[in-house]
Amino acid sequence: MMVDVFQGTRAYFPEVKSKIPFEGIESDSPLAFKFYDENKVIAGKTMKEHLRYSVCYWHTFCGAGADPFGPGTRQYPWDDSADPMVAAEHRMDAAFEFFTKLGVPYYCFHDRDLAPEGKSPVDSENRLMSLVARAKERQKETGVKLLWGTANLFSHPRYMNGASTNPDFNVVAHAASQVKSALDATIELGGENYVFWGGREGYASLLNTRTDIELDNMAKFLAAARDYGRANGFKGTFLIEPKPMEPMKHQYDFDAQTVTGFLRHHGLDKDFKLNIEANHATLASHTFAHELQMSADAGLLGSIDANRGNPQNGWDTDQFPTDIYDTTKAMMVVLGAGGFKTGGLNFDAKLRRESTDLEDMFIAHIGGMDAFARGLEVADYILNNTDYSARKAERYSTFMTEAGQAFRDGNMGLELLFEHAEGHGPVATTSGKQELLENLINQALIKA
Ligand code: XLS
Ligand code: CA
Ligand code: CA
Repeated sequence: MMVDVFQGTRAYFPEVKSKIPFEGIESDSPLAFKFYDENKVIAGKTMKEHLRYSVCYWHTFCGAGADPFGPGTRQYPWDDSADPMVAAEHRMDAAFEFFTKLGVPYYCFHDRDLAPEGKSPVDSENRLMSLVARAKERQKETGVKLLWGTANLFSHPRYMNGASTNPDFNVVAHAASQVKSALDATIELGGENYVFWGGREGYASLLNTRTDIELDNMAKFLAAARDYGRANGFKGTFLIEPKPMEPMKHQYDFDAQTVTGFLRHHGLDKDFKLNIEANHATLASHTFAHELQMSADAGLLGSIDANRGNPQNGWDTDQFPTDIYDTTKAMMVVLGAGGFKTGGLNFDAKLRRESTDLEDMFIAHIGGMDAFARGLEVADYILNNTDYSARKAERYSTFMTEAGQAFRDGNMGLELLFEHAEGHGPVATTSGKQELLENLINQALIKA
């Protein structure tokens, strides 16, 4: 039975009276989709099935706009009780009302977003599980599902030197207790993934750090989480979310290739994949598409945290994604890799501190959902209605020859390569056609 959040006695968003509609590009309504038509079929799947949108709990319902220079600027109507457990219940009701009115199929949370920390691991777990019971009811009523859960292993002062890589074993054990409870919560709610973002897993100074011990401990910790999850019925994907810096000077999960090497080295790549965040990619001096491509090439593209950075700021601004050129390139990689399996597009994005109306929450998500929906349409057009893929294949066609294939198979040593070079004669220059392909993408953005 679906609960009618639109008629609820306790509506937190009374101005939004119906589910945000798709009205198409002719619409001027800020509270309507221009591109995201959830039932539109593209390459055999609906937009809803391709994009698997998710709203994040932390920025959207917990963060009121605080920055290092001042407190939050938004007043949330669900922040209305001095009892943090009661406030957490109201926040949850507001969250499910928002998910339903926006029309997203998924959400994500940290343990501490749902419920405040208790006096001990057992007390914290009890608090979390009491909110999980409420979330389970709300999921059943609304049909909204959990894309992933995670544990906040970076806010509490005990984690100032890291969680699984902390120099103090007692902190590592405390972090493990939190992961155990957060995994229990994720399993109970049918979460399709479980995320590890390395928070403060890194260091500020090599002078006081044994990187060998810390990296090894991180692997042991992840393996213990994997074993616990599998033993307790978690069938989803474990995800690592790379980020190069912030809060630490150096973070161990720097980027997709670093994490891939780490997972393979420790035999974790069967259970763990990557959760790529756009803003983290740019902080690592990569593009979003690069990080997605590196993950896809390794067979480890799991999920996406959709946002963007700011070209003028060198930090994690977590802005809502609006750049269709960027979302197109991202969706080209996602479609090329066969689409999401357990992953999806989670808006790990926050309103600007100056955006203080409750309706801004809707407007921001609508913009992000439209940007990726349009990116999906254009990416599909480029891959299936232009000569883009053929041109890329042609560029590597010499590896399809007998000799090229032998080299690819590892069957051509330096002597044979020498002979080939001698027999082949001078090599012609072949244009890379970068400008032509850049123009092709621009044309597709208009035509598709
Ligand atoms: C922070 C990360 C974080 C993870 C979840 O920069 O993006 O929000 O996604 O812990
Ligand atoms: Ca993130
Ligand atoms: Ca971020």
